[in-house]
Amino acid sequence: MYSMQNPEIAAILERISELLEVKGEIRFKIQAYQKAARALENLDRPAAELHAEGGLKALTGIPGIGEGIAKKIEELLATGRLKYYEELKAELPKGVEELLEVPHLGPKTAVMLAEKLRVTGVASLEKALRGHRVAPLPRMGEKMEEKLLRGVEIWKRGQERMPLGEALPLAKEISGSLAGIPSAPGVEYAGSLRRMKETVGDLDFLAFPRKPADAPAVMDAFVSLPQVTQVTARGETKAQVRLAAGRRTVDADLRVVEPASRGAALHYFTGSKAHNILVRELGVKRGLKISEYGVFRGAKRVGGATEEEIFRSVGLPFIPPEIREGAGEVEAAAAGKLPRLVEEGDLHGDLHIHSDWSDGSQPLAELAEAARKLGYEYLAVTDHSQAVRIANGLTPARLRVRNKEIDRLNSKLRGIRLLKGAEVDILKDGSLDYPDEVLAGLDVIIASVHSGFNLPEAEQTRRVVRALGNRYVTILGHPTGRLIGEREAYPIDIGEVIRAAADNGKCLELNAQVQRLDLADIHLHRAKEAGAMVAIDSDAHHVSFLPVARKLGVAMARRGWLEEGDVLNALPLSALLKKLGRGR
Ligand code: DGT
Ligand code: CA
Ligand code: CA
Ligand code: ZN
Repeated sequence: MYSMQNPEIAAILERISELLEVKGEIRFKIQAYQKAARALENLDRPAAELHAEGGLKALTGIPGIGEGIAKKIEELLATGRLKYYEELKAELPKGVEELLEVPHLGPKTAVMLAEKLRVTGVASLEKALRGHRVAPLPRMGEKMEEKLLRGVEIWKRGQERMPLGEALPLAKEISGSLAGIPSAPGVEYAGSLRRMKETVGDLDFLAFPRKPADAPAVMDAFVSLPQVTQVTARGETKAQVRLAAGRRTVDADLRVVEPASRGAALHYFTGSKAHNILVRELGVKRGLKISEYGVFRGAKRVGGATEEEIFRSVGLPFIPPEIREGAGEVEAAAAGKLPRLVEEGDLHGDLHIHSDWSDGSQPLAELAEAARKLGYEYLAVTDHSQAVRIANGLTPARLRVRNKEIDRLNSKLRGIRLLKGAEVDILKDGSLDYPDEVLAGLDVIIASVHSGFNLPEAEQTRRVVRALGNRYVTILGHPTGRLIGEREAYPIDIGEVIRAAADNGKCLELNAQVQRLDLADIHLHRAKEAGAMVAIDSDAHHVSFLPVARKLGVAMARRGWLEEGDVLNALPLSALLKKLGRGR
């Protein structure tokens, strides 16, 4: 039986916390659900699997999840529903649930709009906003109307495309179920997902049945997957379905392809379209026709069983899927100048993780052990600085105690070194949240903007550039502050920030949080060209996220054409320490 995936469960828990807020429940209860949602998002194994192995106990064993919430997760896993959640929803006016997804729209305002304007969802909210019926309401005004309209736009875009971090596990699960059909081994996914684009419009699957007669069995399996809510098309060789995934739906295509066309189909359906066109043009020059069925000279098939054959037929080396965007990769390949893209195995450590000294959920020793198990040599513990009170930011005094604890651990640890770090807030004027003498006692300093997102572009740029001028800063954290589908980047001149980083010898972060992926691929490419190094950071609050972050982070880095030498944490420990000016 299909059981709910972690992101879906997390979404429901998050939603419950919002509904409790609407009801005016006590802070503690609201936070318990938020904490549990976060724990599930960061879990590297399906909760369903844990539960199947160890029952309720295994769920309460997840840090951040108490018995009450564990029971609710159990109910969701067993029935796909939660009575408590249904009851909470029933108490609210119709449509409020959907409204809660709109950025900038708080729970109280959502209820007010539902009651006063009978807004029943995002579509009717948009109408009310465009008809200027919101501004005259108490505490609203024209500014708020504009802000909510921007929120609606972000919501609409967020509905159209699924973040990579959600699409990947879904696609893995689906190809896993389909791969179980003996007559059609080896299902692959293609499209933007294989290119590891930060968001995907739909999922594209390819199956390769041994005999044409086996095709219907694959199609049957596809359209009857447990996640399917609607079959939108079904033919002899292709099908399209709609899948339910948490709060959203996503379409998925399946094409059935004969094994002789495997490489051609994989290449064609991986795209991008711009890349395909360039490769096809090269074929035309050589008198070849390249299609999803193969490489043809006249009517004769001269290749197409593997992707390598496609590239070879036009005189190119294999181009990794992540850079097939028609953005210079075909030219680079033809000139023998393809980058040697960074790989997961190149990373020697992680430079951004939170311990339970601030808002992380685990003690230092557990972080170290998990990093060692991943094959890392070092891990920089970068707890929040004092300005971030909700994240339990550290005062200089507490930081000192934590640093002593790190020293004590390091003297015992083998094979892994904890580095003393901090994620230090960049204050409004561009100064840092710790004085220099405190910064001087740290190995790794990530400077981040966590407030004042609304500053005008020039001011925000000046603020960040000033922080990059601080001699102690190592990395600029999540440089644009965007949250995919939730919050736009703050206005900032990213070109100037990249230049300032390069000039000052600072690194830019590629924060691998599912919703951040910040810097984005195109900016990474610019950073590389400007000569600024990039740190691929997990920003983990639980170690279970470390392997996910490595995968997503390296994929984004590859999309930005980054090579081993462009990545700070691809340095081995000794070289890193030297680079940080702490080589002793
Ligand atoms: P998405 O789904 O919007 O995130 O982006 P893709 O790249 O997955 O696009 P999709 O699903 O429409 O099509 C999958 C691939 O199929 C696409 O990357 C390239 C190939 N393809 C689709 N339509 C065309 C076309 O008209 N010409 C060529 N050359 N290739 C196409
Ligand atoms: Ca697609
Ligand atoms: Ca598609
Ligand atoms: Zn941060």
